[in-house]
Amino acid sequence: MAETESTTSRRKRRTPEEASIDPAAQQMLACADQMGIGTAFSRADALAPCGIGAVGMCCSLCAMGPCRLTKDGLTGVCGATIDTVQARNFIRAVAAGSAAHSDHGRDMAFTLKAVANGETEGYTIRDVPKLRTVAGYYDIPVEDRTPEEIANDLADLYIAQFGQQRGAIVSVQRAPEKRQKLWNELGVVPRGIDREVVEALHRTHMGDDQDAAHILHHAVRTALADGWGGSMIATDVSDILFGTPAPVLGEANLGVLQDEMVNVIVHGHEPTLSQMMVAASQDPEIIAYAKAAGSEGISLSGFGCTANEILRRQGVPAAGNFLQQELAILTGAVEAMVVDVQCIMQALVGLAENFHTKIITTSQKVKLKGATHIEFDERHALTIAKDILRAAIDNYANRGKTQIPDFKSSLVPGFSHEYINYMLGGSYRASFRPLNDAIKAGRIRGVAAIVGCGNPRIQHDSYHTTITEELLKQDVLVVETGCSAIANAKMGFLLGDAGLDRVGPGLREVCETIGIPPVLHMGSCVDNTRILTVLTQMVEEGGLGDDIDDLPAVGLAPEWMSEKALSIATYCVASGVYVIMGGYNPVAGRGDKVPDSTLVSEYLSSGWGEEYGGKLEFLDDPQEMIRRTLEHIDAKRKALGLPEYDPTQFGQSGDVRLEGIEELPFEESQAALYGGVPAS
Ligand code: BF8
Repeated sequence: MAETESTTSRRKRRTPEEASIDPAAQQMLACADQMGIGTAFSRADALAPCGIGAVGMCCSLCAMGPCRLTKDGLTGVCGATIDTVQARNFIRAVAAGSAAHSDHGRDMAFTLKAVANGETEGYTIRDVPKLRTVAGYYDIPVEDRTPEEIANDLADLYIAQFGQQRGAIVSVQRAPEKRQKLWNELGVVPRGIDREVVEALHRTHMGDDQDAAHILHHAVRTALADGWGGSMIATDVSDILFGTPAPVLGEANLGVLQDEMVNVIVHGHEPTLSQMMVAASQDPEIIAYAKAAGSEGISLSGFGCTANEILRRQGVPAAGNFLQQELAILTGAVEAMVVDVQCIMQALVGLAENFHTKIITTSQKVKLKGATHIEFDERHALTIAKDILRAAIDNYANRGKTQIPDFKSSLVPGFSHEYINYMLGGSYRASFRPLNDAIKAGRIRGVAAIVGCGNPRIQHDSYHTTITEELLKQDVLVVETGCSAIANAKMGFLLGDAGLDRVGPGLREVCETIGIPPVLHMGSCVDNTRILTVLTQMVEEGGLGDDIDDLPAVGLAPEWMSEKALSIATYCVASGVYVIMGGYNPVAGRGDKVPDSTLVSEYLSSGWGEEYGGKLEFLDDPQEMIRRTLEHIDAKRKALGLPEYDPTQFGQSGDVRLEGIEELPFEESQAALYGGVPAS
C-alpha cells in the first residue's frame, strides 16, 4: 500500500520551515502535506524515539530478555549491568558501521582485480600515478611492469587484508609513527578486517565479554579496521579506477532536476555503479533513445555519498543529501531512482507508488520489496547501466504533473589530499608547509572536519551550516565529507568568492592567496580516510607536534544517524582527534535518569582521552559544539607554544586580487580561482 498520511499517527507536527532550513526541502515538504503523503520528517514527528533504547538501556541480545534497565542498579536476567549493556550496544553499532564501509572496500578491491585481469566491461585504470604511489607504500614492484600487473598485485594484497588472521593490516603503516607505536603498545592494531568485526560480534554474544572497558577496547580495534583498513582501501581503489579528484564546478539541490529531460538519480555508495551510469548517460545511442522518447536527453544526478563520488570526479550534480531522497520523488519528475547499498529508505517504494518513479535496486546485497531489481555485474557493467537507463527512458511517457523547486547552488568539490598538497605548494614544491605555517602564524586558527548525515529529528542542515558559519568567522578552516558537504554546498560555502565575505580575516587571506573555498569538500564517508591522511601529512610536515593529537583540529558529526558514523568517530578518536557528535547520546541512560555522564560515556571521553589523546562527546546544542571546538583548538595552540589567536593582525591583503576576480564572468572566475574545469 502506498504510504499516506493515514498510515502514520499524528503527534506534534513541525512546519516545513521548522523541519528544514533548505528552501527546496521546505517547498517539497509543503507539497507532501498538501498531498497527504508521509516523509521521514513526518514519521519522525509521529514516532517518538524509544526512551529506553535511545540512551542504551535495553539489552536484546538473548531470548531471556529484552531486558529494560529502567531502575538504577537493575541488571538483566543474566546479571548484565547497564555499563556492560551500553558497551555491547556501542561496539555492535561500530562493528556494523565498520562492516558496511569495509565490505564496500572489499568490493572495490575485487573490481580492481577483475579490471587488472581484463574481466570487466567499461572500466580502465584511470590513475596510474596513484596506482604506483599506493603500490609503493607496500613495496610492490612498479618498474618495468604494466599497470595491470601492478594492479593485480595490489588487489591481491588488499583482498588479503579482509581475511588475514595474524599480524597487522598493511595500511596502518600510513599513520604517524608515534601513533602506530601507541596502537601497538595498547594492542589495538587490527589483525584482519573481517576478524575484528567477527570478534566484536563474538564478544557481545550472551555470556561473553562483560567488562565495559574491555569491550570498548575492542571497539577501537574494530573501528581502526574500518578507517585505516576497509575505508582506506575503498578510497585508494576508487581513485585508481576512476581518477583522483581535483576541483571541478558542480551544482547541488533539487533544482538540478530538469523538466524536459529524463531524470535519473543514483543513490547509495559504491562508485562502480555510478561511474558506469555516468558513462552510459553520455552514450550517443542512449541519448538518441531518450530524444526518441520525446525528452531533450538524460539528466543524471545523485544523492548522498554516491552523489559525492560523481560530483567531485565528473561534476555530475547532487540532487541533495540523505533526507532529500523522498523529496525528489515528490517532484514527480524522476523517472528512476537507482540504488545500490546503504542509506536507502525503505519508504521509497511506497512513496513512489504515488508517482511514476521506478525504484531500481542493483546490489546482490540489497533488495526493496516492490522495487525493480536489475543486478549489477562488473563483467557487463556498461551493458547493464544502459539497460537501466533504457528502463528509465521508457518510463518518461508515464510522467504526470511535475513540481521542481527552483533552488540549486554552485560548488567546487574535489579536494583530495593529493590536490591540497599540490595546491598549497605548486608542482615543484607540493607540500603542507603553507598550511602548517598559516596555522602557526594564527592566520588559520585550526582545522575542523564537519562530516556525516542528516537526521530528521534535527532541523535538516541547520547544525551543519550553523557550526560551519561560525567556525569560518573564527578563522577555522573546514574540511567536509558526506551529507554535511552537500548541506554546506547548498549554503554557498563551497565557493570561495561566495563565502569569503562570511569568513574571518586570516582565513580569508589564505583562501584568496591560494585560491580555495573556505570549506574543502573531500568526498564521501569512506573518504574520511583522506582527512586522516591530511592530518598525518600535517604532522609529518613538522612544526605542529609529532602526532595527530597535537594538532589544533576537531571532528564534528552534528546531525549523525548511522552506525557508520559511530565507527568513523571511534577510529578518529583512536587516531587522536577530539570528536563531537550532535543529537542524543546512545550511552547516556542510567535507570530512570539521563545523568551528565555514565561510566561508558565517561570512558569514551576521559578514558579514551588518556589512552589516545582523542575523545568522543555527544552534545545536542550547536553553540556548545562551537564553544568546545574553539576551546580545544586554542588549548592545542597553547600546548604547541603558538601565538594566541588574534584576528586583528590579519585581513589587510588579498582584496585587490578578489576585486579582479569578481569582474570576470562566473565560470571564468571559478576556473581562475581553482584551476578547475567548469562542468558542461
Ligand atoms: O555514508 S553521511 S546519511 S549518505 S551515512 Fe548516509 Fe550519513 Fe549521508 Fe553516505 Ni555517510
